[in-house]
Amino acid sequence: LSKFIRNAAFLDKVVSAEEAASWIDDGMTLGMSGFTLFGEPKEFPMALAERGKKEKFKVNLFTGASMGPAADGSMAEAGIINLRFPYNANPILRKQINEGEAFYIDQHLSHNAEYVRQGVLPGIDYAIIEAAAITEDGEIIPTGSVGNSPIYVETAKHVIIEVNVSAPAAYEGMHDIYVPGPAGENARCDIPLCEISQRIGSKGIKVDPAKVRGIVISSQPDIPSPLFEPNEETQQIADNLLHFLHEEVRKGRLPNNLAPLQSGVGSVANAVLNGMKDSGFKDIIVASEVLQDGVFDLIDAGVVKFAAGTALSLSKKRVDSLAEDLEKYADKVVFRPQEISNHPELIRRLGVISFNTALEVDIYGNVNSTHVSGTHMMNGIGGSGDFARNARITMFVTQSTAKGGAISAIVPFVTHVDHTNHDVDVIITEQGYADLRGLAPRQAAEAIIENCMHPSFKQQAREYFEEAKAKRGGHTPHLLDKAFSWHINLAEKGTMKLD
Ligand code: 0RQ
Repeated sequence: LSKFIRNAAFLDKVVSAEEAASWIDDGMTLGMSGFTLFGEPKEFPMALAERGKKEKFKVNLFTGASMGPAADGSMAEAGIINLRFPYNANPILRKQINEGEAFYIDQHLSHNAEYVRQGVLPGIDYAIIEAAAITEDGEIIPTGSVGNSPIYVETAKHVIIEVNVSAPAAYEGMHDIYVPGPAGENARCDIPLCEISQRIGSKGIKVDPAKVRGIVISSQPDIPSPLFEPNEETQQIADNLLHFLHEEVRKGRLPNNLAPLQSGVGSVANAVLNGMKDSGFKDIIVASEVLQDGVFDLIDAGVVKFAAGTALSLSKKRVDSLAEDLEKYADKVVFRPQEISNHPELIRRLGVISFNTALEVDIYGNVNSTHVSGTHMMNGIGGSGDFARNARITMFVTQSTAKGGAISAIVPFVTHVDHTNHDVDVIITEQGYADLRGLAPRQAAEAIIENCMHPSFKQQAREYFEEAKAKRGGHTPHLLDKAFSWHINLAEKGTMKLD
């Protein structure tokens, strides 16, 4: 164990996961490491969930972002989550949230640490952090994500460290932990990062040893995400996105290595990253939140030269070769806290190109990323808003229809707004793309309907738009009695196609 816990003061704190779980009282707030299934403690949450099956209590669960079956999964199943913050993608917990059994605060991921720092949220009783090691100086070396761990450790009353002895040793040195102090004039200056590969912080999370109550040992491997192979539609979206970028280069607005790139997660993002292999673009910098398989494939192909993020999200194939890969990529990859990877100041300074996935988009370019039919939470806004508001070019991608063609992803009015039209530059579907930059709302509507909509909904959209202009007018013409008629039709008849 002394290989992993290299500071003697920590060695005598080793306890079982069950003992650590017994310290948690009803109503406490837990700040856990973990982001897109990487870097989360596993033994502790499972032990807590087991306790939850026998005793009645609930806790608030704060994390970096989505957690895997050990935390969100087992804790939701045991019914012990009261308030979840700031992102969830677990289906069991999603159901509880949508049925009002669990509370959920869905927030821009770069803002979380500021809320915690300001004391707006319940204070952290226990921070539970997965570690690859504890150094001689007593720093916690995180595993595959940094997320919000530094602020949870800094503000928690107590800390539990889950040392994962199966975590690759190569994690050490891959993190750059920079934590801004309190905000205020003459209190906080600029983040001194001009080049994405610079190091501005420490390699581990500093912790006051007196706060560390226990150390749990784990040997559970990282949890893979599904690998999304491109299909015809996602491939077409990727081709359209790459075509847009090629045009930007041709017009002299972007160089051939583009600008630092942020890619969303999921099927389209992977298809775009795949497509980049043969795109002719070179020396790309990735300045993202999540680094998924495609980024590493592009490093291998010599297309990406450096990648920064806050977390990994990898398929089984990449999880299996992780230890080897991390050594290979040690000088090409860095992980930072999510308040830094997603920081508006850096996104703006670096001139990031961003693309994320929308659930639905309206004819004026407002984007709903979170709420199905305006009410039911899908996952959360995640980091998409951090990038959308501040990027040099903000793109949203979506398939033009969902549920076998019954739903148009482009509607007269989105039922929930995550990204206002002011934040959205380009909409891309498998049908084509609409570059909204420099267009007024009426022009944007024409471009979105003609370039992005599925042919089976185009006429219906044209009719809405023409009627809205004729009957109501305005800068952004709408018919308030019909703006949600497609959604109402869907709820009543199972399709957005009007009679
Ligand atoms: O449902 O699985 O039941 O069939 O929504 O849709 O097309 O599989 O897309 O997996 O990429 O997810 C927006 C949810 C897209 C995701 C969202 C249904 C559809 C399917 C999923 P089924 P797809 P994806 C991180 C940035 C917000 C967070 C974010 C997301 C399911 O991308 O959570 O961007 N984004 N973080 O059938 C009803 C519609 C629908 C619909 C699709 N209009 N109405 N249902 N679906 N469109 C990265 C950073 O680095 C910042």
